[in-house]
Amino acid sequence: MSETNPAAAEVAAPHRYTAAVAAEIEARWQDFWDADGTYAAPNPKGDLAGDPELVAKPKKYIMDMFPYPSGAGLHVGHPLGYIATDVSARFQRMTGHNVLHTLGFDAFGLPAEQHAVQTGEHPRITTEAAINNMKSQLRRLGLGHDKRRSFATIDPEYYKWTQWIFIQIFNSWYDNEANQARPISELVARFESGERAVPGGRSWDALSAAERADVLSEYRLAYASDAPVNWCPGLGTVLANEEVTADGRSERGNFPVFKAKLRQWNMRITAYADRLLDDLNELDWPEAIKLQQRNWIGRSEGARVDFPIDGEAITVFTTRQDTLFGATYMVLAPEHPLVEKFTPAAWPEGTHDAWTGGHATPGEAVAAYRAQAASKSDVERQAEAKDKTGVFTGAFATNPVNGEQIPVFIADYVLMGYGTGAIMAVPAHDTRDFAFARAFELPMRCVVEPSDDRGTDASTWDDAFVSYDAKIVNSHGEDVSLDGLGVTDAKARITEWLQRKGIGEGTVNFRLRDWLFSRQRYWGEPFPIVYDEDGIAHSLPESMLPLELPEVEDYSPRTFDPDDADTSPETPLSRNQDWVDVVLDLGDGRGPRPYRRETNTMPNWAGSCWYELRYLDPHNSEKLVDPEIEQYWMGPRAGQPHGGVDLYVGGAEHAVLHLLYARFWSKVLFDLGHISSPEPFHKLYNQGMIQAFVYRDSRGFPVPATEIEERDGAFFHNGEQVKRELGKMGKSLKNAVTPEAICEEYGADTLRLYEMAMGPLDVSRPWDTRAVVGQYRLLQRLWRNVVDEATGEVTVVDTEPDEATLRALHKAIDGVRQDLEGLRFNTAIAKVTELNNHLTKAGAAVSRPVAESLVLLIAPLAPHIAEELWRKLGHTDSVVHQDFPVADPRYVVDETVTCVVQVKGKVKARLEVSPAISDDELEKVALADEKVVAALDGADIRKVIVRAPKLVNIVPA
Ligand code: ANZ
Repeated sequence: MSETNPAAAEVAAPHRYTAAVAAEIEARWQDFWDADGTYAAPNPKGDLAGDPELVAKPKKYIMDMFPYPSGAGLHVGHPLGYIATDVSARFQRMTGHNVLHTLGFDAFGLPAEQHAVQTGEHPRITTEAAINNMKSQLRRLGLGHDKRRSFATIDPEYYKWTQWIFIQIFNSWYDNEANQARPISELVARFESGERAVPGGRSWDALSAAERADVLSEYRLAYASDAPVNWCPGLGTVLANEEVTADGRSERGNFPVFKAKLRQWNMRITAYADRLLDDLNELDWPEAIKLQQRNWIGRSEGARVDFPIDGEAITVFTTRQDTLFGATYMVLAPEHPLVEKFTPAAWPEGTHDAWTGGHATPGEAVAAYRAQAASKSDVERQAEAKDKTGVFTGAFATNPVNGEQIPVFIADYVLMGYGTGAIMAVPAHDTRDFAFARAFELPMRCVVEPSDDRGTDASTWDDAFVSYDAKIVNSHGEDVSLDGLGVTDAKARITEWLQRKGIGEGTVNFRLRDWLFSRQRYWGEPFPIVYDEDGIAHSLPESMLPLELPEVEDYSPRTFDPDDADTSPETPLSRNQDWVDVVLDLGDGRGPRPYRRETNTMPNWAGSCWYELRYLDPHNSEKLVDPEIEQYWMGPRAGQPHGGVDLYVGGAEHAVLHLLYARFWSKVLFDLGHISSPEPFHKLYNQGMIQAFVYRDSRGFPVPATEIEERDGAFFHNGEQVKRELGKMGKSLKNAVTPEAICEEYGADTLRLYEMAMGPLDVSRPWDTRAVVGQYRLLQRLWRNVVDEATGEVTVVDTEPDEATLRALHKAIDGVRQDLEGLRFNTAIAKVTELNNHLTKAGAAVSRPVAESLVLLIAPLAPHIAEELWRKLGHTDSVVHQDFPVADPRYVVDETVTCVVQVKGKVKARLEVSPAISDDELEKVALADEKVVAALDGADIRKVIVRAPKLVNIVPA
């Protein structure tokens, strides 16, 4: 019967599994699941409490990185991870777990806002339309989500709690002694009682309200400060470093970007640097992601060293204090606050021409260089290949180890935001210092013995000699010598010497910066913060949450002359007087007072920092999550000492920001006693990408992939030959394939199988629509093994399966179980296919237990057809909560091993036995063997030594 002629097939086989049958089955079961609440995961208490038997089972919390609902909708690349978690969740349900699996939407953000700016349409309208579209697209895939738990981050009932968490963070500080966050009220109490000295030395009572606020701001975990940021007047907004191009312009719009100091909210994530590092060790995450987090946090052990200058000191941070004797000049970041202080009025006698930048005075040179540096991003300033620029400040400092006077420069390769913003330069042993010293004709001194043949005269070298595993040379002063020591010992000795002299100390430095938390945008969570008449920030009382976004006329920030650096942002919220200026009673005993609202909004990372917690208890209006419910789903347990979601699947592009921010918020909430799990995600898995072929015409423009003809390995579009390459899938490359199109042609079960069968989940793979039919055929054969295509009757029989079928079945069960547990969906499908093919080939009617097991095996992967066949096989309950088959070990091991049987130390027989055979059974088999019986010749047996499965040694009396 031809499978390529569906019309003919329908006539001959009206009950064949076709796209039309799939469509009918799928829609019917999706409706059933919704109505039945099949995927509802009961909580131990609260409004989602249910089935105590299910709650008593071990839990599994399986989660996706939730999507941003883009107006473009989904293509087949998007749901790869969602299908994978769905298969996993279904498998875990069938292996005795109460499974929480749901999906929400990360819905604040720039695209909807930009659309609003252009069209004047409220971003909520476009966002909700996109969410609804995405929901119906996803529903068609048969994902088993507990829909009662879904929400979007833009829902006021959700962002109420995002704001609430912000307030908790604002009202806490990091107690370094206890190594945890505590309520700020405890710090105030300590200042009040004198238990802790108030910075600045005055008593707490003597400080004004504004002074107290300033002191506390230095401790709060969320604080406002004047931070240097990328200010883009042309766009009217502050930009993240990633949004600034290498030549210091905005990625969007190509406007100049300036470094400006603006008052911004920050999160003191740096307080958690050590814990964020240490706790990585307990997480089941890909090593590559852990490494990226470690590098991002960037822990460096080194020293701070004071270089005396004019009776004061410049403190540097170095990781190579062992090279102090090789420091021949110093560099300060251009923004360093001490620069003005030490810059003399005139150039010292004999200043090298190259050092002055052509300026008449050091003051002029510094001012000009600062202006130039301000227009560059940090990334750009640090670029390894970049020409080293800088100017001499006219000042000299003293190298404390040898008393040498060394010149002080400013240069943009030193960043203000790292270490102390000042370095000692060791040109012989640091690549960047070497380049700088070459450009400015500065002296170099070799203090680490080269392992190659370049010699110790650094002035003759072509590059710096960088080594952590060499001998220190040329390094002795009056009362300290490092000569002959290795790097580690030299570091230890010089650090001890610095500490003894009181001019330095060993320290740990982190690359991690505090998190810039405010945006000049409309479409984000408003800050629950108001300022009083003294400009002091107050958090709103919980009763005033959620603070909802006001309606505005204009969603865009005010823009300015692109070249006018002396402007500052005017946010969309600030133009709304009625909303901004309010009289409130904050319940702090001060009565109703006028306040001004904070008009920045939160960055769109905020909503994704804690959503895993809200899924647990999404309708709780009293708490962000009930502690007992949180403990049940996420609390620490054996093998998961920090608790967290059991499986979190998403793209590797979220290695740092999202995954670091979410970990940080968990730790704060944990410290403050709101949750029991200091880590949000115990196991993380990164799925690969679905790639697609892009076809380009002779001008390099993409042409629609659906219109391509292939002839003899070449590709044509309208007769013109085009080039094929592998790329991303998407509208712009004209190669997007929608899940609807595939569902239309084959059904959702086929799509699910195809996506899972394409390769290992963590590997990227090219989409090939022509290959999808392979999985369709598998489902057709599966159907045919259970249902008569002519009559629609079930064909299974109640006879015992033969031995070969039992082996094929139990091998499949065993393999599929392990594969699904290990997220190896592609090999699981291969095993199901093999079993199905075995049954097809056998040609006879399939015996009922085998058919039922087969249906259960495929149920996590292709749930609709499984439900349908399960029903046809006479069951009235859903397949979703059936037990997954368990393999009978007797049939799993098909290979046998050879067992040697010895009588009186001589080999008398060789037996083929199962590797799983027990000692007792093997002994019986051996004693019954003909050759053994003959060899014993009726003798009594004194001893039988059995080493199953390989050896039996019989000792006659
Ligand atoms: C002297 C030295 C000699 C250095 C040597 C390196 C090699 P990591 O490991 O990334 O922490 N440095 C310190 N503060 C800096 C800043 N604000 N901007 C740019 N560079 C800065 O790097 C620490 C090293 O980077 C420090 O150690 C310092 O240079 C430089 F053979 O000090 B070193």
